Amino acid sequence: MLRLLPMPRFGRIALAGRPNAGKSSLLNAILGTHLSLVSPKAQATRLPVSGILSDDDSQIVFVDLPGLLEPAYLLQKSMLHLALDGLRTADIVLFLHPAPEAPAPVFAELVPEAPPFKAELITVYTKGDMVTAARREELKATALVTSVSSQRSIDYLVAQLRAKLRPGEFQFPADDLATQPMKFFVTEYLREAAFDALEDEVPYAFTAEVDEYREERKPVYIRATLYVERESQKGIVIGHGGATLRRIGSHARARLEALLGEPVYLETWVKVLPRWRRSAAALARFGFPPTPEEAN
Ligand SMILES: Nc1nc2c(ncn2[C@@H]2O[C@H](COP(=O)(O)OP(=O)(O)OP(=O)(O)O)[C@@H](O)[C@H]2O)c(=O)[nH]1
Ligand SMILES: [Mg+2]
Repeated sequence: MLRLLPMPRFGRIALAGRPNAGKSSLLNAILGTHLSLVSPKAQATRLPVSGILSDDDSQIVFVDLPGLLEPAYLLQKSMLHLALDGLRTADIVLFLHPAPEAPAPVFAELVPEAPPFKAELITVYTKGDMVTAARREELKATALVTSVSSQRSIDYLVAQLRAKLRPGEFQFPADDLATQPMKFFVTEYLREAAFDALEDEVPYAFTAEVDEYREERKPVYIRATLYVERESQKGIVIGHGGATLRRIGSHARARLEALLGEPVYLETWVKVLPRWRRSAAALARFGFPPTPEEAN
């Protein structure tokens, strides 16, 4: 008997909003995997992280963007540029705003630099568990409300989004979860660990680069260099007797093992790269595309 398959549907959905709104947490809750780095400290996401959600007849690429901010230095300019680009290339933009800080501002006022974009804009109040049930009901009358601890709220959001997808072919194999290479996630989880273990300016001056990735070895062998901007920060990252560096390494290793499903040996070194956040060459090396001003 001939079975009529439904027409496949595809969409790119951007997760946008101010720093710390809960974008990365929502991506992870939607995927059911800790793919994107999360931190209570703002501006954790620097490069967009894409996660793929497929079912029998639809595929959604969710793009977790850097927070929309007023840039003060080149890294932040690049982050803003990447966030704006993410808006431009999305079919749907979810504007995430924390429920305790509702109502959300007008999105266009948040990003005066944003060129007009074609995507439908949907407001989502995040951290719904941080307000009373009565307040949640009030907010639900005007927008979607999610909480990463409520699977129901996540399922409901995804169902609403699936219903909005347009016909289109899958762009990725149905069982792919991410579009970026494992090396990218090594850096991200080391950065997450740094946000967790370090205070003040240090996590912001911190980045990482993978020097060697040997997946044929058992355990998988990874060597990475951790960069900070000053000698004093290097001492802080290493910590007393190397304790902080060990903590950073084991946090990142646990995340990588969970994602890979196999044991990892992670070796880390710490170096100083002065003012890398303000250096176009350093940023290019760490995977940031040139901002439009630089490109001109
Ligand atoms: N209570 C509660 N906390 C949440 C929820 N979602 C996110 N958070 C917390 O909010 C903080 C920021 O979360 P992130 O997901 O890193 O936020 P983000 O928008 O990606 O932040 P940037 O990458 O810095 O722009 C973290 O401490 C999360 O644990 C939620 O639904 N409920
Ligand atoms: Mg984030």
